[in-house]
Amino acid sequence: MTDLVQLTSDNGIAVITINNPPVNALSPGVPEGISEALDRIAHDDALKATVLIGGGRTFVAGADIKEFGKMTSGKTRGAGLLPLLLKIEDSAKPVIVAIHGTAFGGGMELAMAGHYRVAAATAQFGQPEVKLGLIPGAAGTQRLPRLAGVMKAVEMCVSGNPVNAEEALKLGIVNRIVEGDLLAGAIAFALEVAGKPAPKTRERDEKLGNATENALIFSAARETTAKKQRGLLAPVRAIDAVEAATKMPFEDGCKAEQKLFIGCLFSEQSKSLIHVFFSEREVAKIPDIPRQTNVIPIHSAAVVGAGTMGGGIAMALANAGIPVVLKETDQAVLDRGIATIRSNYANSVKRGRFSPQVAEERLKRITPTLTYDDFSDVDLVIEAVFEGMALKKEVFKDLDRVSKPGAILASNTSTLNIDEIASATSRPDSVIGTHFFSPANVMRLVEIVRGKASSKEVVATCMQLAKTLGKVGVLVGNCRGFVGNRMFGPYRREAQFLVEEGAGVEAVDQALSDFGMAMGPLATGDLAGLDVGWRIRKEYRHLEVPGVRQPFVEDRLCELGRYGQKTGAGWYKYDDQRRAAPDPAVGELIRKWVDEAGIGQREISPTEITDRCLYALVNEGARILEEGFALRACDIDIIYINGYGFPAHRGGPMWYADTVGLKRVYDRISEFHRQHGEIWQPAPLLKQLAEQGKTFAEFGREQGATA
Ligand code: 3H9
Repeated sequence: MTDLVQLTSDNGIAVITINNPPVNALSPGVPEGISEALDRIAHDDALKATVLIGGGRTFVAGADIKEFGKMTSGKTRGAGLLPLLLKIEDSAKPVIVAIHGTAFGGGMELAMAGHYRVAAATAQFGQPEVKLGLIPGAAGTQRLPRLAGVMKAVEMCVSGNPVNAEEALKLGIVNRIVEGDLLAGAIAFALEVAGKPAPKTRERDEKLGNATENALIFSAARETTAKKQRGLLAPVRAIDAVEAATKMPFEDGCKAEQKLFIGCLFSEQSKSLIHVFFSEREVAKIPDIPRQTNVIPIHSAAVVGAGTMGGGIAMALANAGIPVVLKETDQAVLDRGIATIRSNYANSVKRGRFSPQVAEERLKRITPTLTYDDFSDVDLVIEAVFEGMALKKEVFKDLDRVSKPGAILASNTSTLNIDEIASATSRPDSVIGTHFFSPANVMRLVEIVRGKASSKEVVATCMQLAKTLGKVGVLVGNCRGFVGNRMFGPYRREAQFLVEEGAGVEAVDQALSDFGMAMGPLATGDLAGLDVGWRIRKEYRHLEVPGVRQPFVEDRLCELGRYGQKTGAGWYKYDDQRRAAPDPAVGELIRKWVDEAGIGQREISPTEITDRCLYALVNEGARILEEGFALRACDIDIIYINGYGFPAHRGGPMWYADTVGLKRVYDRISEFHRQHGEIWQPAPLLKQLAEQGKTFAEFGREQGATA
């Protein structure tokens, strides 16, 4: 037996316990340990049945994802789970799988090979492999339709979303929910079924449906997937694999699944999504802030500013159970802010996201106010007032006066210097940036901006807070635009240059949308409001280097009052439902302005569009990295995936550059440098890594990253 698996017994029932913390993944040694335990049980006449259970906080959360990287690089041959699952199913003594926490992926497949499943009421069941660009690879697509029906199996394998114990019971995945001690309940169940014939999942076919119904299920699933999971390989393969279950005997279905699984495993998409999985966890690790750093408990909060951002942040806090005071200076603005929050909650109720009671409870947690009277007790204040340094400093001076010692004073600024804001207080160590993305109650990203005086406790607390709010916090340094917006500048600059040089507005957006971006850069500008950037550009015009080309079309559109969606016109025109349509007038205006400016127009290929926009991101990302404003390349990837609609299956901009090859990226950037001048100066780090034949990921590992 390995140390990862223990065999004990209780009242004639064998108990196999998997102990591979933290999530009992099926790492090498676990399948072997279970197999050995089964052999011993088979030869022990005193044992009548087997309970298979996970030690610690969960049942098995899947195959060991770290092993996949070793498999694709040829270092190991893979887990070979299928024979173990057949051995469990063929065991003469019934095997009862007892599930708490999560039975995910290979864990779910292991559970389905058992003859019975009992579960804690809080257990969850899922085949989340698609989220890693994979499909179930240990007969999940073959056993799940036999237990839960074809439609549900397709839904679970294609979405990757789990079901809870109650639903699993209804679906037939689980035989009993155990209240109280799970092991005791599982042993009691085992005593009931011991000695009786045990059902084998693979031999069941009553839920496999008929050809006509199944054809409809598969074609509907393929249609939805093409729309909702555009460009993704794994969901399509998952449908193919479940279809195989309905058309072939079990053994052949398993072979078909294996082939599809291997195809996914070696795909660039899967490698990228696995990178994203580990990177999301890596960003929580801050080299100079140990895990055990004291975290300030946040029992209550306040938000200053009830505009779009302030209201969204208040909702995010309230949704996580944190009572929040929402302050404005003007009653009418405050009323409008609260009305928007109320209507957002009402919309969520209408869409079935939560019940009216839940909405009411959340709303009740938000207390509107015009004064600082209720600020003296709160643990955290987030300022979300208009973006201007003088105003922000004024607010922070007030916050310093009214807040209790130790309260965190955070600014939601997206561009301003956090150290200068902190200088308005007597406690810069308590000041930090928490840059939410709009709409703040929905978007997952929060850039946590570390000021030069921000204390480790304050940083650790804000990182933890992001998690509590169901978001991903990424620590960034204090530079103009921080990480996300600093990179977004060159990206959108190139989109505009391309239009000036002859690419159509729609052609630019289409090329990036075909790459997988949630939205093209020009349509994104229309959504955010073109006037925002216009105002900032006017404020910083004095910093522009003379002779360096600046895009000008967007400013001209703003001068005509075309601010984007909110004014019904920007790069596109919009109807009253804010649906976009191409605007021929914009094309004509651009041609006229460009002619006047003496810029020649030409045919531009979709490849040039994506290369220029994406490599502008990468080049700025490389600069940020070498200047230390992002901790690792993977931090930048997580920012772009969660805040800027970068496709997760491309792994983020820095990972994407690694997959293209940094030498190729560098060569192309050098070509742009020759053609378009100094704005394309290659980042020194990019040059260095390209010359050394290295990747950003390798650079990160050299700097101590573990992902
Ligand atoms: C699969 O099963 C394929 C099969 O069909 C078989 C084919 C042959 N492996 O998320 P957390 C680590 S594919 C390795 O922070 P939580 C994680 O990196 C797999 N490591 O905790 C982290 O490490 P660290 C299908 C794993 O409580 C630590 O555990 N299964 C794995 O917030 C804690 O994780 C999945 O996709 C793993 N499978 O959430 C499930 N899982 O502390 C993936 C976790 O060093 N896992 N780690 O940063 C999850 O969804 C969540 O981890 C879970 C717990 C919900 C289980």
